[in-house]
Amino acid sequence: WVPLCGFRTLDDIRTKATLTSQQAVGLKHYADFLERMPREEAAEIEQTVRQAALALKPGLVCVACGSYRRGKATCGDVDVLVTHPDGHSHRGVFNKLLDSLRRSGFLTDDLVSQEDNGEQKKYLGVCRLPGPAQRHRRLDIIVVPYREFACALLYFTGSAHFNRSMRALAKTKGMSLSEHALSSAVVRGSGGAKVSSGHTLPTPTERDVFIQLGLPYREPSERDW
Ligand code: DCP
Ligand code: MG
Ligand code: MN
Repeated sequence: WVPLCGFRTLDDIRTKATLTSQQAVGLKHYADFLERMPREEAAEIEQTVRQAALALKPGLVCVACGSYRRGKATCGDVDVLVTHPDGHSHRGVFNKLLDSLRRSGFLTDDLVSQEDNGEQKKYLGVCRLPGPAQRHRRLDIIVVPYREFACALLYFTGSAHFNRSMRALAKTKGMSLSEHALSSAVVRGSGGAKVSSGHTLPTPTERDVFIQLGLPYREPSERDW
């Protein structure tokens, strides 16, 4: 923007720039998004999502992941994972949950309202708790099938650097770790063709991922890097 248009201030951007819808949301809430929220507020946001989810379907599990689950005193956003232990009732929840949170006025802006990733769905947006003097906060929601719960929970808890380290380690052990599963790695011939396809290793809990990788278990609060 500086070399192309000569914009040097937020005011230049506000008045002269052509913004994408996501940039416009970022600019509108610029001051609020500069601040991290106290974890107590993140807990209230998690609870708001949980109440809306349970009103839709009893048994839905909602967990605030990210920095909140790692025990941080402040959070840059809230990262809520939603799943259902019966293995199928997560289906159809994503759109209904967002509609419900929109109708109540809790969601104020969407950044990415549906990003599909296999059977996982991801929402990135903005919410605000009711009451005076509440700030707009970034909220991410993923809905995942229960068979992917442990790997999705591990991924969404992070940290991002911890995830990169763990995925790199998995590779060195002939495995592949993603937000979906821990697999035995795909083996490719010299021409790049698949020689054998990877198969999913059983990981009912996060602890099983650590065990399969030969690592001592680490609590979320010990996953900061
Ligand atoms: N994540 C990842 N790789 C990325 C971004 C995110 O693996 N490039 C995963 C790990 C993160 C989690 O998603 O912990 C949530 O992402 P956030 O950006 O919300 O990061 P945090 O919650 O860890 O920190 P913050 O308090 O800044 O939100
Ligand atoms: Mg976060
Ligand atoms: Mn996030």
